[in-house]
Amino acid sequence: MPAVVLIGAQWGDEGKGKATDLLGSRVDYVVKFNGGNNAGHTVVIGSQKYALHLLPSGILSEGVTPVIANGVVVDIEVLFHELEALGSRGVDISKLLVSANAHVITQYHRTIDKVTERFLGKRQIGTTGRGIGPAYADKINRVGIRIQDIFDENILRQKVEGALDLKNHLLVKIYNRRAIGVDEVVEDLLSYAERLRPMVADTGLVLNQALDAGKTVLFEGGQATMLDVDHGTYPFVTSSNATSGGAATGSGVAPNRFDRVIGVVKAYTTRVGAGPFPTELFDESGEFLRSHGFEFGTTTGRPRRCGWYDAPVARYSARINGVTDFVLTKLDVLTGLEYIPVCVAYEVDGQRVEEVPVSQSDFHHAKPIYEQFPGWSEDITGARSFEDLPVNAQNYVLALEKMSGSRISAIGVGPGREAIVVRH
Ligand code: 2SA
Ligand code: GDP
Ligand code: MG
Repeated sequence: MPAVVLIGAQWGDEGKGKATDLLGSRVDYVVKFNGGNNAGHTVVIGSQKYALHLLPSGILSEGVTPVIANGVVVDIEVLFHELEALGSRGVDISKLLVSANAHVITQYHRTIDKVTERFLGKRQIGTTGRGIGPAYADKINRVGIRIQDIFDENILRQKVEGALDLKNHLLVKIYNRRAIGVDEVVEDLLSYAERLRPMVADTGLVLNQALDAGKTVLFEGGQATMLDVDHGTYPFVTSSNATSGGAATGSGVAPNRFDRVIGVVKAYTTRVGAGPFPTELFDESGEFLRSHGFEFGTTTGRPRRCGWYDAPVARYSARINGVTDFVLTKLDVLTGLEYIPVCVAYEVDGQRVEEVPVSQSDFHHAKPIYEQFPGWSEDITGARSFEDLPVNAQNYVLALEKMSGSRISAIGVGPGREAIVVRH
């Protein structure tokens, strides 16, 4: 399996970090291709828990070269904090490569993210406040700063001036904030130049050469399909392509080189931030999922919204991403429920609808149609083969597999590295 893409198939926090870690020992490169430090991937190894934000989770696997590719937006201060924190815990951080074409998140992106959210009031997206959207907006607007610009002070100054021109107008006149000085931004960025220089590379070239040489490359998606700027619940999305297509544009590796696409899907659903979520629960069942699944944001600590499994969303993800295998996580969290409802279709304006509606207003008021599956009470965290699972748990997995558009190749039964049932 030389080139594998791994993406979130719901609204994020499906356990992509753990799934990446599972494959980590078999891969040579792990590539982050979208997003930035809005991501929060948790990996539990023995008694150690790691929360990764900007760095790809593969950095925890020995021998792996972690790559921050061109599609990522990089907050350089966060990058060095995260590297130092991991380094002090004994993780090898010496191999990291950062694309010269990746865009940079600066102080003004963070400020604009926060003030825009405040300004939007009730219409706010619920962003992580890390400056992600404004940095991508600058990229698309062609006023972004790239990693390579940091090595040429002249160019950097011109670009920062260009980027701040309109923004200062907006900050002062509309948001009633202080103007941000060109010098402070330029000096801040220049202060990282020498530490950054050895990591910077033409990562597209490196990855293609690695694949030519028969190496294995894993592309690790941040956020998820339903948060993708094109295919998610726009405008309640992140600002990048979190779907498998983003792995190509975000890395410089062509789509026909990808051999497998792994969709990570939780045995129920969660979402952080605003936007439609048909199976969301507001009762004690939602509280059960939140407390048993420990559903709180890895980056911001926000409680996650919780709901039942949504099969049309999984099918949609299978289609958009070309999922070849699902990794189903957190099956253990459902232990103890008498019945487990699964959304099999929606009711929209009195009609049964089998697929995720293309109209956002329809999706906003889509009512889930549920099928109930009998639960189990046995502890499944020790299961290591499919047959170890209680029959009702097996039937639940088989039912999801049938409805979700691709085979379920592995099943998470606990947060630890070893708590997994591999089927294929
Ligand atoms: P942004 O900051 O511009 O990307 O926010 C836009 C929307 O994308 C959602 N988003 C996320 N949803 C789930 N998990 C994410 N990462 C963290 C985690 C989140 C946290 O792993 O727990 O700690 O709160 C993530 N990142 C972005 C966000 O909620 C907005 O709806
Ligand atoms: P990511 O953003 O997709 O990498 O997911 P997060 O790390 O934000 O959230 C997933 C959470 O679920 C983390 O706390 C993981 O340790 C935990 N987790 C992953 N797989 C399993 C599983 O199979 N069972 C349980 N109980 N927890 C899991
Ligand atoms: Mg997460």
